[in-house]
Amino acid sequence: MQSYNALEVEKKWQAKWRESGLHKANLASPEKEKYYNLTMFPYPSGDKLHIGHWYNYGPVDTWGRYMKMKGYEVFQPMGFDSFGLPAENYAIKTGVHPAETTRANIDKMKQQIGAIGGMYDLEPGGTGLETSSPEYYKWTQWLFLQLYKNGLAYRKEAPVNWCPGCMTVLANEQVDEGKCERCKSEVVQKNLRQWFFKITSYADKLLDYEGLEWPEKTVLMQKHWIGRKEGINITYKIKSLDEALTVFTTRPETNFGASFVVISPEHPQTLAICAPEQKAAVVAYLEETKKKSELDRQMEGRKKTGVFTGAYAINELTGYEMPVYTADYALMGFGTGVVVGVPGHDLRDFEFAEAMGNIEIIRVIKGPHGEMGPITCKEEVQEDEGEIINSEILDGLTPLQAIPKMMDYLESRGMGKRVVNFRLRDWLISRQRYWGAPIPIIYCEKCGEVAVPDEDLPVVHPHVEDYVPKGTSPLAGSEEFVNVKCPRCSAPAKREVDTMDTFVCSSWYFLRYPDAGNAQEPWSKDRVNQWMPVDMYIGGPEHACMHLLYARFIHKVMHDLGFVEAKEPFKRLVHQGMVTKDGAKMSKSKGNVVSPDEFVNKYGSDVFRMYLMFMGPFTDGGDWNDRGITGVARFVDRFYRMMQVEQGEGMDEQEQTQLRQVVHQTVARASEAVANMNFNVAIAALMELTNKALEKGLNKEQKEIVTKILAPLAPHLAEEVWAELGHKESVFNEEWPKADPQFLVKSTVTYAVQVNGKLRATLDLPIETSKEEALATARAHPNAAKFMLGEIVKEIFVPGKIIGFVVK
Ligand code: ANZ
Ligand code: ZN
Repeated sequence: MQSYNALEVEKKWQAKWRESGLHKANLASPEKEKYYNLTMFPYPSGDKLHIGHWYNYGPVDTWGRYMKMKGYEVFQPMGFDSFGLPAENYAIKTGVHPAETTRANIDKMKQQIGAIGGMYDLEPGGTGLETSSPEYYKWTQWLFLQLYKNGLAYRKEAPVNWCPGCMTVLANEQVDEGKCERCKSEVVQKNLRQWFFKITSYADKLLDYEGLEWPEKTVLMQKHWIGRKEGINITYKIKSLDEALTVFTTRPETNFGASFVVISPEHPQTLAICAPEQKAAVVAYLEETKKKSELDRQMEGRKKTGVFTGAYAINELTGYEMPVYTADYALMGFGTGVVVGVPGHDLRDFEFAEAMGNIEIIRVIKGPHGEMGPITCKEEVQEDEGEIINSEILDGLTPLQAIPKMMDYLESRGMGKRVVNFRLRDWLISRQRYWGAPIPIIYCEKCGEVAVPDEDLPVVHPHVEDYVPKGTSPLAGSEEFVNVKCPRCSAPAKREVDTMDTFVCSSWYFLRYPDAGNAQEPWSKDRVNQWMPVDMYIGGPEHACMHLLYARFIHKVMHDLGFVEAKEPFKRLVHQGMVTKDGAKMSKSKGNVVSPDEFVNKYGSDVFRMYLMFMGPFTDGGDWNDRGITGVARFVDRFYRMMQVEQGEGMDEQEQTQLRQVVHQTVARASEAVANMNFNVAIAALMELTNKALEKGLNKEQKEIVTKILAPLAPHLAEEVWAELGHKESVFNEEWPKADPQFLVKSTVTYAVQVNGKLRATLDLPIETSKEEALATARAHPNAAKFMLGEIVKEIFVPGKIIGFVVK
């Protein structure tokens, strides 16, 4: 008997598939229903393909092959997110220019991805796009200009997140608990002039997830990040001054209990309302605040600080003169930058009142036990439930009932106006780093900011020898790059030297894939409308509020500008789980990293891929075990052997039926499992089948059926076996098999439960359920139990059919 030589077989089929173009979809005119199967493309960082890549690209390919066998025209592209920090940092580390290292790393990665044997199209000029190539970033620049021309890209000076480690500004989304998402340095705030994309004007549209099959958790994370808040702006006059302050509140029903106002230190009105004798203290406080990050300022439980401005705001509802403080917990970037303080019913306000000392605390909601007296400690602060008191028109209502009533009341008297605010901020896209797409803007002394004309694109990324980050863009080091003629008036002008955040490059790559070679336009509408939206998008959950949000935004802008019909880019989204080692996340510092190459070179790619998928359900991930993989290797050998066993002539009728049942049950089980991405269950089903059928052997038809089931899970092995079964065409051009219902043995039976001869319930029970268990389950069934309150005088049991009770 022949043994299976995985390494040789895999190489052979990889070459044959490439030759036959198995992996190519007919992009111009798909013959079958299209299926766009997409994996998040990798950064070429210089590291080898790690297990996380494998855990994505292997199963994604399994899914794509399965969909191909389900009759779809599958498009499964792969490219490289090659601008940005991973590539640049690798260059800095090695001292070799990023243009060189990126090229070499992409070539290396292509080889490694090739070794997976997936249906990924990596041919140059095909879909294997690279975001750092001028053919690609020309269109990233075009995209920037589309936003710019439509008022969605703008430059402004603002307090921004600065990472001292990466020496660049960061978007809010790239700051995780005050630290840089990449290098984990503590992020500080700086006032800088930067480029933003107006993602906030899409906040409402981004909250519409209709028709998307996305993990609920990811949708919730995005919704929280966008943070829609319905509230009201209330304007208060300032006593003895010709000034008024407008606050934003979501809880206007507590306004009878408002006893102070807090204005953000950097608010333009802060100094205007400030009493002369308070000015010095207020200015000093502003200077202190500038050193703090927005995140610090929002920290819950932090000791509250603030300074009295000397001004009073008049609450028209009560005539109460509310002292106005300036405090850093009032953020300039949210609402109006002014907050009305209700210390009895908001914890933060309570803490502030305590810290300041002489602020009155007024109760306007009854306590949980009807308390109506003063609120003296944190525990008594009643946030949003209860009965409203001391509030005239609102007394007796719940906060939920009172909110709209109060809003109507304030609006009708011209004291307030309903507004919607969002937590989402505009997307900061400029970076002071070398390895990114240049922003296509020119500054002219006469004309000001001028867009580079479309016909001058791409603005070629300049070769600069000193690319190490210094805090200002290294592009400024190229005189040739910087000094240009103004496209409008031809006077000497200067180019923008900042580059774009790499998340801009990755916000539209899925639109480029179907038409990656197009030199005339970013994509042809016909082509892209045929392929968009992406039917299945698979990648890590860490991108919920970055890439996935940015991509939806850019796609929606492109939709609104008429460049693509689909409203959303990714119809279905799946996050793969994580592979751990001994229960811990793999990391270089812990020294528990599993290197795929070692195992792929020993067992072959099918075994490696299958073991990854066998460890657990795809979305859960699993724990790596060096010995576990040998079990899968054994399965591959046994499967191959089973395919060579001739089914004995002398097999009797009953044995034949049994084998047929095993095969069709495997088909049923594996089909359901693969359709739900529980690849582990499908592999287990095939293992069980092999155990049962290895000795007796399958007939040819049965061998063909199980080979098809194996195909997406172990593509090389299946293709080899398929050829050995005498086929000239690829197994991936076959249809996914259907289980024949006549060979499926039922595993449950349905009982009719009767009480005194009347049908009261039906019960599905496993075939092997005993009489005692069946009777007990029936007695407990609520529909039957309610008729059995009396004494049970007789029990009837007809196996597989009837359970009956006679009750007196
Ligand atoms: C009065 C009030 C009473 C509020 C009450 C809350 C509870 P959330 O709470 O997340 O929905 N706010 C408004 N602008 C702010 C700013 N620039 N900086 C800091 N805080 C600000 O957000 C809405 C609430 O946050 C608003 O409602 C306001 O406090 C505060 F019992 O107004 B509230
Ligand atoms: Zn000019």
